[in-house]
Amino acid sequence: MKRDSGIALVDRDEDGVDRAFRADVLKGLRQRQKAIPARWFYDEEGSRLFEAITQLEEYYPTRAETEILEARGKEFAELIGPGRAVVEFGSGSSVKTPLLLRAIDPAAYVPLDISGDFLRESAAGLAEKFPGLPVHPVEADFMRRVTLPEEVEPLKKLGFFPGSTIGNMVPRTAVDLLRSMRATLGADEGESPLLLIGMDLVKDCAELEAAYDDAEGVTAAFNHNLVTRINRELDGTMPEGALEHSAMWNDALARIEMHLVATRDIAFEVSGERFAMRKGETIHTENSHKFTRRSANLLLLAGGWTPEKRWLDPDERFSVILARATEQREAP
Ligand code: AVI
Repeated sequence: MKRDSGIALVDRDEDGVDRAFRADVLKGLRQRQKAIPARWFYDEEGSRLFEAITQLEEYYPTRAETEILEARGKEFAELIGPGRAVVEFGSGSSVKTPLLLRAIDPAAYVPLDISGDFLRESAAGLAEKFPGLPVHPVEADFMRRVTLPEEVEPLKKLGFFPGSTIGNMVPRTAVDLLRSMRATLGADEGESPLLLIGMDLVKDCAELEAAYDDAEGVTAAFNHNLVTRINRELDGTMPEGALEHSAMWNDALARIEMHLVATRDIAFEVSGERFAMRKGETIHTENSHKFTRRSANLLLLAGGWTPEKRWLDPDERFSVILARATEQREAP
């Protein structure tokens, strides 16, 4: 195990290749339906492109969620109260996190992220904006239970998971994450933690597809960057020009799927292994699930959280939900 960029833990081989990246890509390309986990989008260029996506006219989720956080501060303050430790799953956005922190007067802020670089940057930015607020960044994989710093142990907790990142997980993984969050926030130790979570809504399919296939081609570049990354880091020969970005609404599973579609028969190598794709065959690169009120509630309940309040933006495109860890009991 080697430290990458000073902080993040990345397991690299003797040639400096990220072992987990190579394993995921090779495993994914060997499958009948080729698929690569969406987490590998986010190298430096991928993170920059995602930032650019959030500014696009067609990509409404960031704007809609920010509108809710801006408008509902008073209600957050009433329902959540002061003095909590805000535990953010992910390193925090320079726009959304301050809106919440300003509204509720917390006693501490704990961003959790697997990437030390993002964590350091966002924690430093937050500490500057909120000089009196103790900030305790924790470098960890929040998909598992995380031990929080001793200093925040006695405080009540509020989990914060904006952005509808929960939608990038299939329901089984989403439920596992919600259960890990419960454990991280101390739900089984007599605490009654709260969770404020952003969940994007099911809507007209043309609007959804435009959000994931914008006119400027930024989302296409984001999808293609995965190929560039594979070619650069894994000695790949994937023909970028023969893989086309596609974003389709899957109605049965209520999700946008992003794929890279082969525009002709192709053959290529990755890390010395040979692969072939027929024209029209795809590599599945991302799911972005969208929710109704009922499906959002069911997912939260399955993950051990009882929804207490839901807010929508004025155009009813996006939801922010406040949920409380469900008390475990034997009888109905
Ligand atoms: C990070 N996540 C919530 C984004 C989404 O909307 O699913 C990722 C994204 N992919 C393409 N555009 C944005």
